[in-house]
Amino acid sequence: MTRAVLSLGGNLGDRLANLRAAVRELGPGVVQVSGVYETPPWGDSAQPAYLNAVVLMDDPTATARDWLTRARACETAGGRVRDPERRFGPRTLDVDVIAVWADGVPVIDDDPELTLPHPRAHLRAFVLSPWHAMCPDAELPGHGPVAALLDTPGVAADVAGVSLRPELSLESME
Ligand code: PH2
Ligand code: MG
Ligand code: MG
Repeated sequence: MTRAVLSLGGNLGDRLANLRAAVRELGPGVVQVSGVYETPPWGDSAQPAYLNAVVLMDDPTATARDWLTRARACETAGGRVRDPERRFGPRTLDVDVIAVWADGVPVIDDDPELTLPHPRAHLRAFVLSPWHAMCPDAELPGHGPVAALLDTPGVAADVAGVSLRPELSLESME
């Protein structure tokens, strides 16, 4: 059994529809879905605000690499167009693999194509806040409890800007 935490985000087009399509595309392995958060752009400020969410998924056989394949398939289905000139630029849909556990053991990998855990997850309030609200006891492998990461100086300064949009939901979409 493998478990993965994926981060969903987008700031172009119908942001909510794109996140909903992503959850639908990810399919039956979705165990939990966070709330939807409006977040200021991180890393490249000249772009619109994002909607972000986090999902927890289980799969009986998926490898870490399979989670990346699924994340990319989801981005392609969501109309993602990559701009190699702008690493943190605007996008319809971004699906990032944040962490993977195989039979409960964290997968640690420095493969540049899929570094696990995600090399910037511990710095990103737009990942940590939704994750913590969904799973208060969550731990980011190699970095400790998500609750503690939210209190680190760089992240704590961003937390106030990450706001739950309670009227938006990725659940009960049938
Ligand atoms: N994704 C980025 C760059 N900046 N900022 C926010 N708020 N949310 C994102 O999902 C995001 C970002 C590139 O992956
Ligand atoms: Mg990303
Ligand atoms: Mg990405």
